Amino acid sequence: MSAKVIAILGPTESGKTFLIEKLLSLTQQKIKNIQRGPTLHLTTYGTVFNSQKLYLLDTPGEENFFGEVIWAINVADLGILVVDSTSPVKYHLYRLYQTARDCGLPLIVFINKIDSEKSSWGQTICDLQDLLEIPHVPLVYGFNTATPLILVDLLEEASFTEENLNISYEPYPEIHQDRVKKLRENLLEVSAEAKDDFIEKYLETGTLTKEEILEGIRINLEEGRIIPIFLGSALTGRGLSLLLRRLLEIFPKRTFYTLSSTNYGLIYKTIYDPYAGKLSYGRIFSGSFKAEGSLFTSRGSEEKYTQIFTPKGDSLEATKELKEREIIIFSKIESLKTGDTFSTDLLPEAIPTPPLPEQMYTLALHPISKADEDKISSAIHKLEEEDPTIRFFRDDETRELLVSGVGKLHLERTIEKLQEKFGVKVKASLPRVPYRETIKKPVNGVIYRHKKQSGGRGQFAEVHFNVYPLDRGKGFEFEETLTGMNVPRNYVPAVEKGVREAMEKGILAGFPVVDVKVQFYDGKSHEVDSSDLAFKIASFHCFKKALEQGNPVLLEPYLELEIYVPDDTVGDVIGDLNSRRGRILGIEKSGKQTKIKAYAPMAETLEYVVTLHGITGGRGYFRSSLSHYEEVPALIAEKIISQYKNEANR
Ligand SMILES: Nc1nc2c(ncn2[C@@H]2O[C@H](COP(=O)(O)OP(=O)(O)O)[C@@H](O)[C@H]2O)c(=O)[nH]1
Ligand SMILES: [Mg+2]
Repeated sequence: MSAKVIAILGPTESGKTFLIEKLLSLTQQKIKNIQRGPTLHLTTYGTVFNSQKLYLLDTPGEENFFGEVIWAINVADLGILVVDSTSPVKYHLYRLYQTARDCGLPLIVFINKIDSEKSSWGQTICDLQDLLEIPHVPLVYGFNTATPLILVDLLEEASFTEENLNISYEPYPEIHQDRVKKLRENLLEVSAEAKDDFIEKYLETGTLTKEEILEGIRINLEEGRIIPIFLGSALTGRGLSLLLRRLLEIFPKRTFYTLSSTNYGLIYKTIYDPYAGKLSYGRIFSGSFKAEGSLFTSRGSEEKYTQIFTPKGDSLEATKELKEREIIIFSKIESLKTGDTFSTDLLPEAIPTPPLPEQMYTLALHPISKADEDKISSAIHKLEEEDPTIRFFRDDETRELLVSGVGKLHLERTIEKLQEKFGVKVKASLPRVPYRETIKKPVNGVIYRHKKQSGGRGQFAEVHFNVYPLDRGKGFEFEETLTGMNVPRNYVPAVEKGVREAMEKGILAGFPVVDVKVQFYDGKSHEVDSSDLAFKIASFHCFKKALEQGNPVLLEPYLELEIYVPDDTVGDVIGDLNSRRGRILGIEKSGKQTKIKAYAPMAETLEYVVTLHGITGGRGYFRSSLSHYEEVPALIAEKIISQYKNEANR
């Protein structure tokens, strides 16, 4: 029997970690210390039940860490959606459901916290039915007519109690007969639909055997046609033995992407452990791996390894061989990355990796001390490996070190991790906006003479420029149209160099100058005193002089945004975009959502993700890319310029 991987999914505080803890203890698996508090990254636990390996993936419930959830969804056989019955159903469940469905991961629902006075699990089931699109089929149902409440196993048509793994049955109170019969009928009908001969039998005899019902559920689950529902409490353990037993009886066989190679799998998590170093977690999709060999990846790397591990409880166990469907952990393999397909042989192809959440928030990082500065690049590299939804890069224009992530919380945690795990302290700020400068008016006949006479050899150069504004995005053009012999042509490169240097800092607020054309049409030189340097200096100043006369303006970057929001929030989202000087380019329907395309100034969208989440209740997201530059409106430009001057004076 092959190993099974179950992804435990659900919003924060729904009881995922408690559920895992209870399932591990039910299967007699000892653990040292389970990760309490909000889970920020995917954690793998291993146990054995009925001589089968069972791996449980604990996932974060917060939107900001959805990337981790996506990896779990991509390597698991089954997902358990944990739903808190003491609070209203959260939209996040829909996102989980949608992602699981898109990836072909079968789901069951575990309605948790039925022990609590505040539990309204009946309402929770109804609300779920509205939220998730496919039929819900309870396998367990409860009645509040006694305390603790009565749980009925609909397959056995009897109420049950549990002691460790033992389940004892007794008849349920007759008053609940109508309800139980109805739910049981539903179970039969759904199971019958799985197979033609089940339908025939059901229509003829009106019933199916327990085995047939379970088989029917399994087929439906595998094909994503139903969501079986269980009830219980991860706190008291109620309902969990039954959950575990049924789970294995209806366990779907998920088919994964197949390659022509024999031994291969996918790396779904990378962790830098303070003691063990780099650990790469993979799921074997085909074949087996021995404790020693060469590991090839789809990116063309090859590296030797001498040990393999598998999760046991909350730690690792060294093993000799791991087989198909098991989870394998490699240690200290430099070249392995999350998302890599790995194999014992050369790999001509790769398992496609899932699209990760959009990066919607960016901060600039400023290392506090020189020591922090020195350590940061190796730390960054490790952080990126642990979390592929984060990206560090340097902005060439502003020279800032930037980090992009899914949201504010994501980056806050990343900065904490940078300090706690890698000992690098940084201060964070919103990134500087890479403004630019240009001119609006052509300037003809600008003349600058550079002349210096200070003993010995002097300096002399004179240049005559015409300077023209160019269309947005055209950058820079330099044209030499000298006639006659006033300036020897060997000085032309120095003249162009002088202009380029002058363009690095504009005269308004020191931003780079763009979209101008300089025509160098005349000048003067001196046989002895002229030099490259003199011409460079002259052209530097000549260009600055031209800027002053050319009606200089500030340009600001605009982003093109693709914003996905629930239909009922479109009006608010557009209203907000207008208040940010945004321009709507188009609105179209995209599945259950609306896609809004817009331009907006970067300066107005630095914290857009926060606003968008506010307006849409966490449901909206966007993609953005740098689009073009536009002139900054005069009033705003004044503010930016005076701010720059203040900074320069400090
Ligand atoms: N009453 C009750 N509380 C529970 C149950 N399961 C979890 N909790 C509580 O819910 C909180 C969150 O549990 P946890 O497993 O950390 O949630 P996670 O964020 O989904 O991993 C904890 O304070 C638990 O005490 C349950 O079955 N009944
Ligand atoms: Mg947790």
